[in-house]
Amino acid sequence: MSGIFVTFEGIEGCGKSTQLNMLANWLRASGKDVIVTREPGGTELGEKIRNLLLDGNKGDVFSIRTEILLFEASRAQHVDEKISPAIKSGKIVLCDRFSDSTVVYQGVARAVDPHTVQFLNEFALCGCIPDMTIFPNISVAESFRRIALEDGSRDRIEQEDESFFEKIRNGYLGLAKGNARFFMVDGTDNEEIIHGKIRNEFAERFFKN
Ligand code: Z5A
Repeated sequence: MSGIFVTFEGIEGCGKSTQLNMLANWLRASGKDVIVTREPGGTELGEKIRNLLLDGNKGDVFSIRTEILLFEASRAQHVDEKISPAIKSGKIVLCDRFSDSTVVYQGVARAVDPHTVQFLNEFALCGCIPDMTIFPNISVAESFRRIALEDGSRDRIEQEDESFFEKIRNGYLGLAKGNARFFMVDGTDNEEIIHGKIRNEFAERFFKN
């Protein structure tokens, strides 16, 4: 019995985490065994790597090779320790960000050679490819508006400028185009409308029979 692996991707503030939690609640209410997780992180070791990568106050300067290898190290641990075992035991895994984030953030925005990104992703994934990727699409202006409303400091990557996030958004649009794994949804609708669309698409893909 194999489970289902769904990832959530998009620019910051697009509503990934909100929608992931709404989908998890709906699935749990219908009796499904659901694991909620995130990247970077998701395991004890991965969360330590997350702190290293995202702490915006330490002033660490990462070489791009260091940055991408740390994201992939967190991912390899996550796949081996948590995601693959859960899928093998028939659970539904919902993950906030995964390998597409590396394609877009390190590949498109930080210009790491696409073949290198692909090679490193494949090495970390060991064949653990999502069955579906949900992508709430919002503009960079809307992303900045939502982030400005939140309390707290911006992490190391969130401190990048607007042109960086335009590259990220265009990167996701490029990835989603013609890719059946992706389900792009208008992230500017209200949360319940977006959730309804995601729920319908999820049921259509996985609960049809
Ligand atoms: N990163 C990378 O570079 N390479 C990699 O391989 C990986 C990650 C895996 C992780 O950040 C950072 O790591 C990320 C990419 C990089 N850096 N950036 N930028 P994170 O996980 O801490 O945070 P995030 O993923 O960027 O996003 P977020 O801030 O958690 O936002 P979100 O999950 O997309 O949105 P949200 O928390 O659900 O909602 C944000 C706000 O909008 C909140 O106030 C909501 O109430 C509001 N919201 C949500 N939905 C709506 C709707 N529909 N209308 C209006 N307002 C809404």
